[in-house]
Amino acid sequence: MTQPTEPLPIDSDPIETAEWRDAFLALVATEGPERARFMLQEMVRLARAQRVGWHPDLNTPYVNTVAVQDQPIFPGDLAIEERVASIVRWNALAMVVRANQAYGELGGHIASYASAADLFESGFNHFFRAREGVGEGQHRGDLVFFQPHSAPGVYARAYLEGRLSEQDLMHYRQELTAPGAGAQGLSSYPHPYLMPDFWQFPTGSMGIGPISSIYHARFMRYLTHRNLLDCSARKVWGVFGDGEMDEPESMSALTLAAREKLDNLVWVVNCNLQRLDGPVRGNGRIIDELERLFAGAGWNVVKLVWGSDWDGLFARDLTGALVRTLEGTVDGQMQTFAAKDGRFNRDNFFGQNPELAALAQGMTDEQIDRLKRGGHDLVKIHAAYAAAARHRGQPTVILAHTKKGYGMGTAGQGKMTTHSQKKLDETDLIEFRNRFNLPLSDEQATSLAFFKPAEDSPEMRYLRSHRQTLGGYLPRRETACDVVPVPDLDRYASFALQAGGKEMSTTTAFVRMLSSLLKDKALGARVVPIVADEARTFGMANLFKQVGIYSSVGQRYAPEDIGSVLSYREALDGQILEEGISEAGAIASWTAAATSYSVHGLAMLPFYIYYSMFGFQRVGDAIWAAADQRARGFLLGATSGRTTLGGEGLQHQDGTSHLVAATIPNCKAYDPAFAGEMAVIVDAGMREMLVEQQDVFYYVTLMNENYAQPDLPPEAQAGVLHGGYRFGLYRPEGDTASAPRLTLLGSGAILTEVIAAARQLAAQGIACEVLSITSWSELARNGLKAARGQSHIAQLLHGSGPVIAATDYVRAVPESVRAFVPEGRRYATLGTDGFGRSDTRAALRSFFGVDASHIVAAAREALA
Ligand SMILES: Cc1ncc(C[n+]2csc(CCOP(=O)(O)OP(=O)(O)O)c2C)c(N)n1
Ligand SMILES: [Mg+2]
Repeated sequence: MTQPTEPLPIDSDPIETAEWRDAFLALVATEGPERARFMLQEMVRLARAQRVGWHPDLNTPYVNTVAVQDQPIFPGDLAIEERVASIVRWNALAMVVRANQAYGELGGHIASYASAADLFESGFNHFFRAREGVGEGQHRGDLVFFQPHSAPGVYARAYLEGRLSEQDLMHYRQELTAPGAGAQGLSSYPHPYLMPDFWQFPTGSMGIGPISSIYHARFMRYLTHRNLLDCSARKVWGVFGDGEMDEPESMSALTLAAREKLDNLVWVVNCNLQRLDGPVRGNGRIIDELERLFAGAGWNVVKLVWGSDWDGLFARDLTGALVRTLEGTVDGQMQTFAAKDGRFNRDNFFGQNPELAALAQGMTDEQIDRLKRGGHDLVKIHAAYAAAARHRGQPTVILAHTKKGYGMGTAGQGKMTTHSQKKLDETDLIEFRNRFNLPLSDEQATSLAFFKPAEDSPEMRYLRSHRQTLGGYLPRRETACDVVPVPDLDRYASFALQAGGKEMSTTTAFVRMLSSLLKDKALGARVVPIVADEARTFGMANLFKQVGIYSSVGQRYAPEDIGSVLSYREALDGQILEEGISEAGAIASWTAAATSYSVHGLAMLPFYIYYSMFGFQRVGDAIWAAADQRARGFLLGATSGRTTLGGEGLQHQDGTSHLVAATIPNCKAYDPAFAGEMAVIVDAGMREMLVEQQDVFYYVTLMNENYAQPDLPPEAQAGVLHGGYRFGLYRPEGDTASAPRLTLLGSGAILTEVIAAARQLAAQGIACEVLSITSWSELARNGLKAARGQSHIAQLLHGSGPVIAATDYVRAVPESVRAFVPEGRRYATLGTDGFGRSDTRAALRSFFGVDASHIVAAAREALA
């Protein structure tokens, strides 16, 4: 079958064409495919040399990549697998319809899983390896990313496996209503945060699953190459939607996967040709488009287009009319064929020309109706998965052709509206039962009874034994991992704690600390420094030489700066993940490392340092997903603040990241002003994550402004972690007794302005107190929890007089603690609302009104 996708130009000399064709066929027949490939390569070389202007088409014919003769023998019991698949389909459907009968507002999806059911089942029966444990030599499991709105199917299978009860299924999407004991609520989509023993990977936001799966696969290589954990026998499987491939995140790391030769990665793209509103590519063919895209990116592409019952049709189609017609059919039309019955397809598909009509002659309308697409044929799916699993040197994508709403009959199969269909009437339910030969009475079908075969039935025994062979059930999220000891602060951070007024930026201090931590015997190897092409910006170039940049091929060139102490060094056991200019990639990488404690049973500690503006603002949804996945690690928003990053202007100056960070429940966000504060925060974070094994991650903003770093008194440490402490009292000269008349709060780089303001006020005869606020969000959270007047911030503010707060962020950040300011104290906030722009720090701080003189003015006004 050699029909090209685009029609060939007119054949001007058919006799000559025939001669060439015969010669080529004779070559294949006598010398074999290897020689034929050589000859084609040679022709391509010649054509290029002659500037013929031709290059090979990335598309292959619209048929299965695995030829019938290359299909392995199906290693299972097809009839039983089909029965199990049908039962899972039924329970998934019943779960969604029941939930919506009870509460019409709950939503849920039937059609997506209906199209993906066989793709999932094949994986469950033959491929997805579960984790056996965390011991030496034990398989730690494949990673499986499930299409989010197919979650009902995963629950339905877990029900047969005995992992979820009927009561649980009855609480699909009712996590609050579920009583807890005896019935747990089932989350809408895979959410490790909500079902921490079940789901491993959050995929609900389209595109995040795909990119995350790539970086998880790459991180497994990193662990293997760095001799931390042998992941070579494990795979990453991801089932995603064809519509989902439109997301930029889905596509953005394809070349990375190919460049890194991630043959531990298999994507199954469920090409049901539809997304939510309508066809994915009504006027084209999504499978062809994806084939070109993935092949061009360097992936191994396996097309799984047609089921076994098409094999005979293709074999009998001696003129190639069938393939030609299929290739002339766009997806919008193919969807219509899916939505119609056998009669319609006989008339309108096979009726298109006499050759096709002849092919269909021996089939009844019913048989035509039941002609399966590849993604619904367990034998073909198995063949494709097996080809993917044994492929070496490239990641594989399986483009599986399916019908959306498969088996939902006139109620939903191939219908434009099927995505959101969650009601089926009695006739539809009976039809569905008949379609899948379910052993249900009419009464059971129409009452949506869940069905589970007897424990000793062949179906249940088959299901159990196949999972046993594959190491147990999944998805299953584990958390057991070793405690990683954290060195004492004074072993690596004395320079920051007792800075003695030395000038440096908090970024410099952080990098110096990181460099020491990397050398720690116990912790060092677990640290994963991650950058998105900004290591030099943050003064980290020394780490290139010290720990190296991870590269799966080492370094195949002599770096230009080879003699330098800062030389650019790539190595197989390099430790830094240098992700290039891809914040989406870097955060996916961070997520993989930050969840290693769970996914691999090996705690790692990632520090991803980036321009703070390109974090929560740019990849906020990915950070939200990492939070859902219960990430443990550090995000370091460097060059932070709207005025501190002087010249960079509007798109670089961050005034909001702390606002967003505050909305993520398991993110602790800090804006330390001084190196000592930062050191205490990093130490506490490491202990919380690695020793106490809490599911939290830290966001710490760092600045590039050099200023004198004071010592941090030991008694201030607790306050630093709570969010603030008393930094100093500033009194007019000679006055040693008078109580402060006002309190100034400052955080991050603006604390230095606050201190300058305090000195000016003192010089003007006004005693004032300065508090260093290290975390507005921790203060606000504490305020919400604590009894009135008892919150940390209320206690810090127990004096009298007005309170002025200034930060390098929008005013909403310091406003977040207003409710906890003691009654009777006036509270004024200064911040950097508005667009940034480029100028000197002094000019910017004056412009936004957060410099010392504006703080003084605000203080005097408040006192007046
Ligand atoms: C980022 C994001 N945007 C939109 C949605 C809403 N949404 C959920 S499923 C879906 C359609 C998915 O189509 P496809 O990927 O083809 O999967 P199918 O259901 O067809 O298998 C949409 C738009 C989402 N979950 N995430
Ligand atoms: Mg789709």
